[in-house]
Amino acid sequence: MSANAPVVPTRLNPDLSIELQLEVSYFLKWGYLVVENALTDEQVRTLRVTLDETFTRLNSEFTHQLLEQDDRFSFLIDNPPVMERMRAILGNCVQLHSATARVTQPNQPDQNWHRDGPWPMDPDNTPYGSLPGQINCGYFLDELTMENGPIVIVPGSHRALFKPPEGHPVFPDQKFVLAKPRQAVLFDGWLYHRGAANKSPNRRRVCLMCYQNAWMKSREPFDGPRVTKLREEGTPERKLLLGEIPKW
Ligand SMILES: O=C(O)CCC(=O)C(=O)O
Repeated sequence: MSANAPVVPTRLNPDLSIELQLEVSYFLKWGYLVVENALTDEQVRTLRVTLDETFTRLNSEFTHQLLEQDDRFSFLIDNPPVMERMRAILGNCVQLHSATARVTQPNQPDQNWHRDGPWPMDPDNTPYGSLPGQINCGYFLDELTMENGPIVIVPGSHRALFKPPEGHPVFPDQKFVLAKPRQAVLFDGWLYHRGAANKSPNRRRVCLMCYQNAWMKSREPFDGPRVTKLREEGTPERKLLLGEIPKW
């Protein structure tokens, strides 16, 4: 799309190939999707170095407002293999909900089961396609193993009408996702999920880019200097992703 094209897409839904339709159906049914070749080896190397530097500078396990930390994260905003799937699921009117990263140190315990949204699940959906309410995209920069802590999910649980249990009890149908560095793991924010304990001697690093429909309120303000510049200089799609439309 040209730089002076409208920021609000003129068509809500893209045309989908058969392959993409199958991926959308899989995602809607099970609440997750693993995207192959979401990153090149060079991009993985760059993200590892950049996240290590960020972690050393901030000395914090969790980094909020990741895009403000370093320009080398900015390609993740609209990384084509992921955006193609995001738009296939959410439609063209899509924005970032948040961009964060987590560095899980050795000996970190299991996370508790959680959902990312505050609401119960509505089986009748809501108008204007507000389900999925949030889709997370995890770029796991270290190959996940049973030692360093896979992301654990309960496939299909995004449609459960009730909250996950406290703690991290075993679900019979839980799945340990052993993601590889070039993959991206898309998962519905309502899916029961948790990071497993890191019992390895190494850090386990992940960048989390979360998306939602652009008419929802994002979690991040996206008002820092780097993001403001990225929005001002960005394509219409990037402007929308970074919150160009303040209200409807
Ligand atoms: O680190 C993970 O595998 C999951 C991260 C997560 O669910 C969170 O940060 O809320």
